[in-house]
Amino acid sequence: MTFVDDTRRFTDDAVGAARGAASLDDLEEQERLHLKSKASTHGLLKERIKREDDRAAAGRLLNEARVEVERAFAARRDELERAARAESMVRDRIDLTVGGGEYRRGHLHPVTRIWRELEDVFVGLGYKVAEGPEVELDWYNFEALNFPPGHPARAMQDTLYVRLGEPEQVLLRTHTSPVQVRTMEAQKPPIYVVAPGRVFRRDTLDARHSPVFHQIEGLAVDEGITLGDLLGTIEAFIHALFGPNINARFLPSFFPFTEPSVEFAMTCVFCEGAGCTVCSKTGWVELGGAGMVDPAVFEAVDIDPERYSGFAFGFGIDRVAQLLYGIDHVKNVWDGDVRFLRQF
Ligand code: FA5
Repeated sequence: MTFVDDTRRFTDDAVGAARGAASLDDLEEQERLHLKSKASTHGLLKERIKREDDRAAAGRLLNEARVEVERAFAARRDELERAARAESMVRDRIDLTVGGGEYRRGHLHPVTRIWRELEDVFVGLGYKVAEGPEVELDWYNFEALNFPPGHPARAMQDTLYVRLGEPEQVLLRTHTSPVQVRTMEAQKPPIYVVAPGRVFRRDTLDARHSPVFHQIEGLAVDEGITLGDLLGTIEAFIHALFGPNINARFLPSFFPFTEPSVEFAMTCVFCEGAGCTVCSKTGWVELGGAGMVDPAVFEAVDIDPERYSGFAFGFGIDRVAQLLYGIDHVKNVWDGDVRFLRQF
């Protein structure tokens, strides 16, 4: 076989192999066999040039053949790469219609939610939000609120004392009412504030009582405030939270820092007033206490009781959460069991 024939065959075989390559790997293998190594057909022909009579002509011929073969491999590579890209676009496409893996979002604790809703209701009525410390002085928690030492009403709000400062003068606050005193010390009327927060009592755990719970305090001090304003405000918030079919009821009560004092209840949401086990068949559930600010409290904070009058109220946030969500035992609110909390 002459050099020319062999070169012709090299070209035909190599171009055929390039066109017939089924994959990029196959193409590479064929390229190595025909073109790339010393042992390839092209490599062997190149060796033979030295032995040809007309080396220049042989060299030129092989060069032309190599260019043609290279072009065939490049063209096939281009085709195969394009096909691979098209295939991967189909294979790797993200199908946005397929539902994703479940992503569970957390949510606010029911008490936090009610806390914030209550703030919103009162801010809507023109109140500001105030805060006070959870570790409180006897003066703010009791004394300035007209509970002198030894007063029997103190026993109803027994708490933990903290070993700090004077003995029995620092305690975990038993209600949010001390924020009334702190607010009236810091600012003069007109005052319209609500103070939500955590409070502590030595109460035994039962369906509606927990040793740690939350209250929201309200205080309005201005000229000409009446008991009617208090009753209207409480009714407004109950309607805002529970809807127009739920009513407020007021009964006379006693608190050392309000005079007159009332206890307020709302229609039982479970039976809408018909009477059920939750409300002990009365149709009403107690929410909190309220009253007109006692002149003795105004004197303790240097506000003139002849000029100003005011009302205050305080009720349990946990209790509102229980009523709103139908939680039968307050312990469920504090167990921290996510299987329970997930329901709200
Ligand atoms: C008070 O704490 C007064 N400071 C309320 C007040 C404020 C009266 C302003 C006048 C003016 P009382 O002890 O009744 O009052 O508690 C008020 C509400 O807190 C109760 O009606 C109840 O809703 C809630 N509460 C009381 N003790 C507990 C408890 N252990 N666990 C959960 N909620 C409680």
